[in-house]
Amino acid sequence: MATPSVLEVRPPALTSISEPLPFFDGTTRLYICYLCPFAQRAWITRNCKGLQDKIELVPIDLKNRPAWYKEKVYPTNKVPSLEHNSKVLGESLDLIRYIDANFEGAPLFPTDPAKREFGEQLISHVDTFTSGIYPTFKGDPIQQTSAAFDYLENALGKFDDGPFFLGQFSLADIAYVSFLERFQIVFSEIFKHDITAGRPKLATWIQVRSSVQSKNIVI
Ligand SMILES: N[C@@H](CCC(=O)N[C@@H](CS)C(=O)NCC(=O)O)C(=O)O
Repeated sequence: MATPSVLEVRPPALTSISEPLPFFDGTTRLYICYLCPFAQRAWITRNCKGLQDKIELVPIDLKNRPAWYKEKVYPTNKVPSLEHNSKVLGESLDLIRYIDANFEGAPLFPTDPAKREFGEQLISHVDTFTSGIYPTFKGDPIQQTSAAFDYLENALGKFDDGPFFLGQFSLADIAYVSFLERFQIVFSEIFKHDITAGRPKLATWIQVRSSVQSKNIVI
């Protein structure tokens, strides 16, 4: 995994008064919002592949976003999106696959067929996982999320070469990490519950991903 020796200088977020960029001039641009967990997936993928010089980071202030973003770049007006080869692509789970497949840098998906198949299953499951957690905040989150976190604990034990889902750090980890770290904080701070209690593999995953993430992206 490419690991930058210095932390990236983050450009300021563009706002409604920011001038339009010279779109489709051959520059590859990743439009993000620094705080968006979907955008963070694409940002982490770019950084893990060492593409900081190949893919320009364009942060947007979503609360005061430039009108040109919707008009000229990405009509859904969401982040992330990627301007590449005169096209704009969106959807974070599609983008992480696209960045991995279409740019240089260490592959972030294994070649082993069983791991690939399980990785696809995990990535397909992530929306179900995240959308199942939020509604429990109004109910009994600890009890109601138990099966969801147990699913991750079991998934982390599927191959005996962790600490990551597929052995090596991969797109499957990237799909979950930005949400899981938020859930861990919310459960700990608000519900006074440790989601890793009784889940040793999840505990290790969270501990180790912190070190990978802190080298590649600082949130
Ligand atoms: N399914 C999309 C969701 C992206 C998304 O909802 N991003 C939020 C920020 S976290 C956004 O752009 N919101 C702006 C809006 O909805 O107007 C993905 O995975 O990329």
